[in-house]
Amino acid sequence: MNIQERLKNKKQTQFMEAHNGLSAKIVEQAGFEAIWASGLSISASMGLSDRNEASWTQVLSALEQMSDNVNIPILVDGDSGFGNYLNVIRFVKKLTQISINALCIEDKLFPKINSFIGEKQELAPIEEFCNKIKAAKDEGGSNFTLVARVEALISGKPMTEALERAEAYRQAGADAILIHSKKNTAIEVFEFSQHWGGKLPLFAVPTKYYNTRYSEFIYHGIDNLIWANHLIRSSIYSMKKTAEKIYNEKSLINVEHNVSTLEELFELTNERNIDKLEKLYNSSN
Ligand code: SPV
Ligand code: MG
Repeated sequence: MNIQERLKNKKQTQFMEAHNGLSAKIVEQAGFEAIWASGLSISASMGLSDRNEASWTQVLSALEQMSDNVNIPILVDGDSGFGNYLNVIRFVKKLTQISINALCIEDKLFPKINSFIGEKQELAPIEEFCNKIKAAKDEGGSNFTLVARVEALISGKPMTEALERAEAYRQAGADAILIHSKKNTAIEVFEFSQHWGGKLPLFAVPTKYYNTRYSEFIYHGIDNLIWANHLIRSSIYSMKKTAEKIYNEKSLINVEHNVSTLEELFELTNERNIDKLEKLYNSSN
């Protein structure tokens, strides 16, 4: 089921972060219904900041790796749209060419800065952002999903402004609203949801309010959750431990049983299936 259908049918969906082909496969195999192609994680995997430092084509190439490797739908974190409405149109065109049909854009300026860095980040003028939404929807067609991300609470603006922006984005054609918050409890997003009254499906990103239970989100009308950066963070944690251990011990003795097996790696990279193809198509065998 694609993201549009999931939203229309009011499905509860967990969007798990992925940042390349391998992590996308891991997300799918774990059972998730959808992927969040995180801008933070994609740029971090390149060793770059989350400030549109990675080039547009580098991001697209990471997205293509993901799309090539999974069947579950991908919601792309499109930052602030990589420029103006024209850049949004071109990005949507490229996404649909690689079989991706869902994009989230945030109402900040280009280049953007990660929401957890600094205070009072400047927001895009409402009309200008609405035009990006319209442009994305017109380019993508009826099966293309546009999630509009409201950064008002992140930048210290009042709840009234967050609601006003979300309503404008709804009228511009957004399919869902992502209400972002950096509070350490979910109080803000629950308050938003209460005032919002279910006018469009809601997304939340519980990175900072990680103590909140899934059932509480559902109770408060937030059906779509994004686990935004936990695979890249778990790989940093694990890679650092392994690298330090091997360097310090000059040995693999205490490492071999704490890493994935080669067989697991080969399974993820399709080696076993290629063995079969070799027999079928490689006449020199
Ligand atoms: C991302 O995963 O890149 C996001 C979510 O945009 S956040 O880092 O919370 O801004
Ligand atoms: Mg991002």
